[in-house]
Amino acid sequence: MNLVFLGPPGSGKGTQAKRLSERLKAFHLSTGDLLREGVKNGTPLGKKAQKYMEAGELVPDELIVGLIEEKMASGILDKGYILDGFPRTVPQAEALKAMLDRNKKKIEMAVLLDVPDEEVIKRLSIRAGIEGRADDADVNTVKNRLDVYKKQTQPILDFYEKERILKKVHGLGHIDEITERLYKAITGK
Ligand code: B4P
Repeated sequence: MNLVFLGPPGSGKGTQAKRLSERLKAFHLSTGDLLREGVKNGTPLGKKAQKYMEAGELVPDELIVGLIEEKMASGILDKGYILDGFPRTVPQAEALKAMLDRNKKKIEMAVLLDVPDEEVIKRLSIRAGIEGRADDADVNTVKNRLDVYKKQTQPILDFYEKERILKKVHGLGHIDEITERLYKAITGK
């Protein structure tokens, strides 16, 4: 199964995509993780992405689409995947669709983890203390990420609604409980 996980920053996309990918035996691809790894290792992509990430802005579409094209071409996604944090803009969603159309493939479901702003701000400030991520540390950067989500990522919901593959899942509660909710929404079991 090919899935897309959507939701505001801190909604639990990463946490849940990791768990569900193990359970569904799907490949977990997080653009956020790939970018952070690039920044840590000083790769050309990491160097270009760093300033955007630290400001709570999105990394330019062409860099991200190039990254996904590379992963698709490598074959690691051939047996099913969860895309975590991609697409994040309508042009990214369109580029993904075009890429898949060319290979006669498709996304079966786009899952939105629905979490209110106050909870997101709370979770990210806790994570700032644990992981020390630059984009979590400053409350203004977190608020900017939420603004960016509303302006640039939320329109994707209409895109997937039109494709009739959007599924909304309530994202508040214990992590295990949400994993079960997602599993049921995805598999119907
Ligand atoms: P991401 O890595 O995707 O960061 P995120 O949105 O903050 O992560 P997520 O929502 O997955 O949070 P998580 O589950 O880990 O992106 C980082 C940056 O990279 C972006 O801002 C952007 O600059 C760039 N980027 C990435 N993809 C891009 C793209 N496609 N285009 C352009 N730019 C891109 O969980 C958050 C916290 O909540 C954790 O600490 C977790 O422990 C906690 N938590 C999870 N579930 C919980 C629950 N049920 N209850 C309580 N706490 C919970």
